[in-house]
Amino acid sequence: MKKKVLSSTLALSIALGAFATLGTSHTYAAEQKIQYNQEFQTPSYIGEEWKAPKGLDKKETVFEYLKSKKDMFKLAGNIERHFEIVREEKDAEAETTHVNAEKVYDYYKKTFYRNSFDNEGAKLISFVHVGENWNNAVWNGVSMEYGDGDGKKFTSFSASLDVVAHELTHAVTEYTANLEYQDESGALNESFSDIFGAMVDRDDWEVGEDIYTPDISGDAMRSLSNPASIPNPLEPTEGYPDHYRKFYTGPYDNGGVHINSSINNKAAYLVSEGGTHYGVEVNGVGREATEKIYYRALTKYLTANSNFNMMRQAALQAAEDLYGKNSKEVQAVTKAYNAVGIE
Ligand SMILES: [Ca+2]
Ligand SMILES: [Ca+2]
Ligand SMILES: [Ca+2]
Ligand SMILES: [Zn+2]
Repeated sequence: MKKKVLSSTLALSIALGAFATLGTSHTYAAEQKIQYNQEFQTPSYIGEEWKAPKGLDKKETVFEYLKSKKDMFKLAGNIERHFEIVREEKDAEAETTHVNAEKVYDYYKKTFYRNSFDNEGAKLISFVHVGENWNNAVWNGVSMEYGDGDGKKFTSFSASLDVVAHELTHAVTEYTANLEYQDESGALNESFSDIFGAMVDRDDWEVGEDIYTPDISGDAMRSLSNPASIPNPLEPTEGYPDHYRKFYTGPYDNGGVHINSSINNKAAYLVSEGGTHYGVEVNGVGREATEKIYYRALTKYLTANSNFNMMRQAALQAAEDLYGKNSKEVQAVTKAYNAVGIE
C-alpha cells in the first residue's frame, strides 16, 4: 500500500489518533463515503504512516480527507434537513446511533436554541461499522463515523451517548470558534467535546464508560472529575494531566489534544461541581450555569488560535455577561482556572 503523508487536522476523533489498522479498513470507509458523495465526485482518504508512541500498537494508519475537499463536504451536508444513517440495511447500531444523534440534536436545540451544528438545521449524517474492529469515532467535516471497536478495548462507539455528543460537538466547534486541532487550541477543541459529552450524558463525568473495556466494569476512557485517575496513553506511568504544569509537550496526538484537554476538562468540572484541587477551593455552580458559560465562550469569544489563557478569559467574560461581575459564577470560573494553573 502506498503511503502518503498528510497533516491530520480534519478527522476529529474521540480517541488518540484517527487511525484504522492498515489493510482494508480505510478503503472500506472510503467506499462508504463514495456511496454518499457520488454526486459530488469522489472524496479521497489518504493514509499516513503513523509512528506510535510507547504503549500503543506500532503500525497504524491515519486516514484523512484532503483539505481542499472540505467545502464540498459542507455543501453536501446542506441537501436535506433530517437525520440520516448511511448504511445499506438497517441494523441495531444504526438505530442506536440515530437515537443518540437525535438526543444530542435535542440537547443543543432545547438548551441553546441551536438548530443542528451549523445552526441552520444541517442534516446529521452518521456512518456506522466504519473500518474493521476500528477503535475510534470521528467527525470528518461533514459526517460522523463510528467504528465497532475490537470487542476488547472498545465495543461499538455509536452506542455511547457521550461519544456521539463528543463528535457532534466537534461539528458545533467547527462552525463557531473553529479551534485549530493542534496544541492548546486543539486541546480546547477536544475539551469542549468532552464537556458537552458530559452535559448530554448528564449522569456522570466520565467519557466512554459504556463502551470502554467491556470486560472491566467501572472504568472509562477519560474522566473530567478526576483526569489523573486514568493512565495517560502517551505517558503510561502517569495519569491524564489535571494541572497546567503537567501539560504534555511532545509531538504525538497533534501535540496532545486528547491529553491536555483534561486540564480544561477539570476546570469545567470544578466550575460545575466544585471541590478542592491543589489546595484551591472552588464552590461549584452546577451544570446548568456551567454549560451556558462554556457555550457562550465557545460561540462568542473563542477563535481558531485561542489558547488556555484565552479560554479562562472567555469563560470569565461569558460568566460576567450571564450572571454579573460579582456573581458566584464568575467566582467559580476564577477559582477553577486558578486550581488548574491557568492564569
Ligand atoms: Ca453515562
Ligand atoms: Ca459519560
Ligand atoms: Ca469498562
Ligand atoms: Zn474528539
